[in-house]
Amino acid sequence: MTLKTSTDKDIIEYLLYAERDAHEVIKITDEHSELTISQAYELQDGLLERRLKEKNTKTAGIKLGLTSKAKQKMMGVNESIYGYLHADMLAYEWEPIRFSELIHPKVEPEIAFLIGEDIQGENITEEDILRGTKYVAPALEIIDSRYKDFRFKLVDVIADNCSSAKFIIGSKLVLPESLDLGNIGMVMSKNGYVEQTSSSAAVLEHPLKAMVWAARSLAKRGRGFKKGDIVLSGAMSEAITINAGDSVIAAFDGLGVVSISVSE
Ligand code: OOG
Ligand code: MG
Repeated sequence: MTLKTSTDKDIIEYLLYAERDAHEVIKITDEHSELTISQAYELQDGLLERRLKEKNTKTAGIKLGLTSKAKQKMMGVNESIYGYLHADMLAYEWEPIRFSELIHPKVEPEIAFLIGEDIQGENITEEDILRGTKYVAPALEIIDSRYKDFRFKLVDVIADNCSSAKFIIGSKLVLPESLDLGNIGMVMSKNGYVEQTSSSAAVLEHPLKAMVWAARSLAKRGRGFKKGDIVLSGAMSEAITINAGDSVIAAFDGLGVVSISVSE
């Protein structure tokens, strides 16, 4: 993307700095109330381009957001969104997340689709998604909105790459046709206490529907899911706050468990 105005550049640097320095900032719509959704995606592109260079990393996949009613209600919006995952955001079960590098992180349970062949087109169907998916796996996403109090409007969060910070993929890979993707039960616990229970049906009624929505939305911009991409299909429940010392585990029917711990 070519940046049209210095304002776009300023907004991008403002958000990048907030991430780098782990400090929260006032949401951009407070000053730029006129921003549209398509402008927000352009800002996101500009931010991602800058971030790839700054972190010397590469794109690892795509994340869907606000695909469940619980999340939409929590954030006061009624539309889904997408952003990009970078390789440096990949975290591991055996390596604690460092709280001091984040602002006000939350964790949410998701189903990851590991893409085996390119999926692109405005008429993509659930069957196309299934065919192009090599495996599904349990995942946790750490979101960390750069905005004050984790509050934003839709265009704010899109520009902020949909609050992306870290993601963890569980070690069990499952063939997508081998389970009922539309109703995977999930229990997420923190420090031994159950915090969230849900079903994958919470993700736009079926994660494949969310994947179709994203594929078609991406196609409108000449994009799609690429072979090798990791795609997070969106939180199955509300996100929960994490602090140094916490450990979180999510258990998914048929997919196994995925966990993280948080250090100082
Ligand atoms: C936006 C990101 C939402 C999801 O899975 O719904 C998201 C946010 O809630 O900060 O990643
Ligand atoms: Mg998410």
